[in-house]
Formats: sequence, C-alpha cells, structure tokens
Amino acid sequence: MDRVLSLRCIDCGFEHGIQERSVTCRRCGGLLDVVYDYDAVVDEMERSGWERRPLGVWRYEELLPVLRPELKVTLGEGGTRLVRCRRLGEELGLRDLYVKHEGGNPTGSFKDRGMTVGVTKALEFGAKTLICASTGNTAASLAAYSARAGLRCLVLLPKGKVALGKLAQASIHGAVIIAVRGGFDEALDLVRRLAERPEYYLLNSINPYRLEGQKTAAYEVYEQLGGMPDWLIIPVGNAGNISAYWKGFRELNLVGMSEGLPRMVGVQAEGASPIVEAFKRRTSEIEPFRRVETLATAIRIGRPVNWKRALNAIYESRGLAEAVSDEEILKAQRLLASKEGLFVEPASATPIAYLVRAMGDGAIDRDETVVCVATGHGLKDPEAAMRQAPKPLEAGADLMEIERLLNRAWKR
Ligand code: AN7
Repeated sequence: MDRVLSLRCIDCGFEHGIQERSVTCRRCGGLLDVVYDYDAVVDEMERSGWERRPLGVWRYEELLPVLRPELKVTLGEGGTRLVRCRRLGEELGLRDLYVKHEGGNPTGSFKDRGMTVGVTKALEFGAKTLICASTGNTAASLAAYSARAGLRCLVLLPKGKVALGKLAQASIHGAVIIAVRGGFDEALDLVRRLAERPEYYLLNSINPYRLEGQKTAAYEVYEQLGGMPDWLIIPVGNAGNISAYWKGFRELNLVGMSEGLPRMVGVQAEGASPIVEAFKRRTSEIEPFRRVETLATAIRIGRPVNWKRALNAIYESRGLAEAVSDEEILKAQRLLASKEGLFVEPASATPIAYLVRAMGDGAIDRDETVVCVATGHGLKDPEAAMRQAPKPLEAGADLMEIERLLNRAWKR
C-alpha cells in the first residue's frame, strides 16, 4: 500500500509508520496527519475506475488510508445533497447559494464520514472497545458504527448538555453512556486518559483517520458544483471538520483535479469562540474559553483540539472566523427551514446566521458562489426547535371550529 506513506506529527514533524496505532505523536503528543504519495494515488485512480462508483465516502478510496478494505464498516455515508437555495439566496442577496446537507448521512450528521473510516481502522488494529467524548453527534455516530462492527462502545457526555435525539441514538445502539458532571473539554481529557489503556481505541477528531473520512465532503462539493466554490462556510466546534475540508480541497489540487481554492469561513457561537478571538487578534495561538455557553450544544467547546489546523486553514485560504449569537442562530435555523425546507440543528445554522449579517457588510460579493455546510439534522435537537415554534392550534373534531381558527391563522 505504497500510496499511504506515514503519519506525520503536525507539531514536531516526527514520522510514524502507517501501522502505528497511537492516535497522537509518540515523541511529543502532537496530532498526526496522514501523508500520501500523490503520484501513486493518481496512478491508482487512473486504473481503478473510481468515477463509476456512486457519490459517497468510498468513491474516493484511493485517497483514504484503509489498508484492508475487506473490513470496511459502512452504512452508506456521504453522497449527501448539495442543495441550491434560490429563495434564501434571493433574501440574502446571493446568486449562487448552496447548502451541503450533511444531515442526510446515516445517523444524521457529518460524523459518519469519519466513523466509517475510523471504525474500519479500529478493526484493522484489532480494537475491541471504541471510546469518545462528545457533545452528542460523535457519540451517536460512534455508537451506530460500533454496533455495525460488533464492537463495544463507551461515550462520555457533558451532563445535561446533549440534545435529546443524540442521546436516544447513542442509547438505542447500545453504547455505555457516562454523563460527566462537567463540559465537553473535561470529558475529552478523561477519555484521552482512558485511551492510554490498550483495550480502548479513541475516536474523537484527535484520531487522524476521522478527518480522512470527513475530507471526502470537500471532494463531493467540488464534483457536485463542477468547480470550486468561492466561499465555504462551516460551523466550528472541536475544529476537525474545517481542517478536513481544507485538506480535501488542497488534495484536489495535488491530484490535478482542480485549480484554485475556496476561502474558508469558520463560524462559532459567541459563548464558545476561542478560534474567532485568536483570528480577531491575528495570532496563531488560541486562549481556551474556561466557561462556555450556547444553545448550539454541538459546538459548546472551549478548547478545540484541532485549533491549530483550523487557524491554518483560515489564514492560508484568506478566510475568516466569525462568532454569532444564540438569537442569530435560532433566526437562521428558522429562515433555512421556512425558505428552503431544510431542517438543521442549531450549530448547523451558524453559517446562515453569519451570512445574514455578512451580506450587509460587503465581505462577500453577490456574484460569488457560497457553500454552507449544514453539519447535522434538525431532528437531533427537537427541543431547540420547539422552543421557538408556535404552539399548535387546537380544535374539537368540528369543521366549523377549524374554519374559525383558520380565518384567524391566515390573517396573522
Ligand atoms: C452538528 O459530537 O464535537 O469543528 O462531539 O455536532 O469538527 O468539531 C460535534 C461537533 C458542527 C463541529 N456541527 O465540528 C461531537 C462534536 C455539528 C456538530 C460540529 C459538531 P468540529
């Protein structure tokens, strides 16, 4: 498998063999990046007939680090719709607005792209118990893929801060769930300690293979659009996904499929925005948020592990990092649902929330092509939607009464 060369530490550059099971650098503890020989990748792509495979993560197998494809754990992830949003675009003053509807994945979020690769690697390594800390979606996805693989799953969640749908998913798929009295950042510290034991394998986005799966969304965007967008706007929590997209877009250049790159906009919730703060100061270091709060619980993270990669993506692409308030998030969630029929969870509405504001300030031109990543389905968090939804009207089983109600309702 000579197209996969090594796992390189993003901090000290130390190279690990591709059989390395540790998810962080053996020398300095830094994060690892999968390194490819792109000439070998292109050679294999020319022979493989990859274009005939359906849209989805495994269409791009030559750009994935899986060594034993026969172990593949899949539920049919990726291949999500890139939805053109004419009505919303018109409202915002954008001619070419698209939403990448990642809620269309098997468990309802983009995490499935990473898990199909990460859990396949776990089988390669012979792991028996898969663990993660999570604000919800990672747990739901890992629980499902563990079930599919016949492996045990343990998830640590911040108590009281996980949306109902995600909790239900982790539970029904049979994960052991521990609600930690603390935030996501503390839960992650704990699983990192647990992962030092050989029986556990860590599948947070510290895991380099997760990001390899997630980068395929960038390839899909490029293929679906028939070119690079001008802007890619994406929610940022632990900052893995923005890093994965950036790697994906750059690789399209490296294998000679495309030229040019989009500008990356990372959007965080105001109450959990260390990357935005670093960007505003134009520094290359973040100051973690000790206290975090936002109703977009998916991105309620104060110490994002992939901050370095995310800032790099933003700076390198001449992009932006912006924070939006909970109020703006809810408004954007409702706007997308009512204008386009797309129901996304609060965290996934942050790119639209940013656009609502940005189209006033001239950062983005009306003729530019904009892709917003809608990372998770709205059904994940029914409570957030209900909080702002009007109560159903109620009537007896009586047509006259219903007509009276309707007369009033249509007038509003
Ligand atoms: C819907 O599930 O971190 O910046 O533990 O669920 O790659 O972390 C979820 C993150 C955006 C942020 N949108 O992505 C978890 C978790 C949704 C999410 C993000 C998450 P990253």
